[in-house]
Amino acid sequence: MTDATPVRFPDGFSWGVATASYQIEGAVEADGRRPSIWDTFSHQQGNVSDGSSGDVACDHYHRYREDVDLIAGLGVGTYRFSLAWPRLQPDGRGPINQAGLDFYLRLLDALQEKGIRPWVTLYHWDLPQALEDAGGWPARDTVYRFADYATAVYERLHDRVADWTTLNEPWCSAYLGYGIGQHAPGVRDPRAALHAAHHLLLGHGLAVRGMRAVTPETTNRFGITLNLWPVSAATDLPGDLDAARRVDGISNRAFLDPLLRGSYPDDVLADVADITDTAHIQPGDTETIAAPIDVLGINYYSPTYVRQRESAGPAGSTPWVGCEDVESVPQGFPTTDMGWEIEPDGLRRLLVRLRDDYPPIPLYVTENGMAVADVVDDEGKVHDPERIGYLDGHLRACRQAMDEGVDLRGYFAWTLYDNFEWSFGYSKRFGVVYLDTSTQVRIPKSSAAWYAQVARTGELP
Ligand code: IFM
Repeated sequence: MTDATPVRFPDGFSWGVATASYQIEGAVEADGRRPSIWDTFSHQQGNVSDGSSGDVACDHYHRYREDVDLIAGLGVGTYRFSLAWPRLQPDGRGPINQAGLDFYLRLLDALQEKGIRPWVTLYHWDLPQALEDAGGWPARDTVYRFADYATAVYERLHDRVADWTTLNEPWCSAYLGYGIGQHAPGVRDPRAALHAAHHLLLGHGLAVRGMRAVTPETTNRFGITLNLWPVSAATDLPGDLDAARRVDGISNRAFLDPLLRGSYPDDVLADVADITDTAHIQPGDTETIAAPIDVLGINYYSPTYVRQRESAGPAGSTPWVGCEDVESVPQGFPTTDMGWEIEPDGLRRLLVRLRDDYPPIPLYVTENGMAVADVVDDEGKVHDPERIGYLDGHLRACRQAMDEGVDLRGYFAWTLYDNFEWSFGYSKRFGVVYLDTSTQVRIPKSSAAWYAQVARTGELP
């Protein structure tokens, strides 16, 4: 259900749509690209629920012009997409692969022709397999490889792209990838997950420094995107309150504090002391991680309510590293096709919390959207009122947060079209455009028309 009150966003508020390389590009062997951890992982039986991979995905590599037309049809001014590291540096080190870069130059040309501003993410989970073979994110050397890659790409594209995000959701890379093995590279080792999280953050900081050094006077903007949750205790019982503190610590503050305050929270370090010491955090690391950034991206989908369990699960059984004795408690909100509870006010609370607890920084919602089991009707159309309701509710929450003083500058719907939803393959549809994976036909859903109207008018109808 949508609220009837008209809601307007200020002039200059950015409207966008987001995607990620491995989820859409396909063409995994084209022009010198080499395997990423997701190629390897998705080809191992049992890792992706429908047995699929990103081999073809949305075939965006070949159909990017059609896709840019779709983006233009959405009326959005900005397109957030990620660069595939294994296209640009196929083995994660060495010179930039010109053929891979040419693809992104063609894409940038097409966006420019339509007046769409590019917003680039350097890393959305497709680590070159060669770097994983050398230790992956738990190994410190990957930090330097990432900073080199980021700087080399920035040298080539800084005059074409103004907005640079280093990492998308390091929480997922570290905890899903190395903690519970739900994502590539499929490792179940909480200690490795914590080391990976630190190295991801350090890679971010070094990359920001490296890029700034290329263009010291630039007005280009640098930032990072975090997936954050408003975490609440399910009851006022002390064990549940402490569970909420710990989950908030490992999920939110473990990333926000080093980035924005220059240190890891003491309580989080204490919580994970049984899993790892701090030897992997070397002198100077926290200063590097806190390299000044210009914007913070936030991805929000669902709230988190937790309680302490009666007995703890085994290590590696939860993405909340060290919180094996904590479980989430459904609140009875409607759910998406992912089973994620829908609570738009969670986004408002999250934004307000960032304003209250951290130094001022311009915020962007860099992802928000829902999976729906969409179907094509007899007339070839896809009606997704649930998604419209979701987007409307969350945009109202954004506007409310802005009314409460939050410096929110823009919003990106996740995602342009249905694509490879990681360990769920193509079984979950998040797009505002429907993708028929067998024909590659794209059908804008009713949410696409709705979102286009919002983006063009700056107003919720
Ligand atoms: O599809 C993902 C995206 O790659 C990262 N953020 C969450 C989305 C939905 O799961």
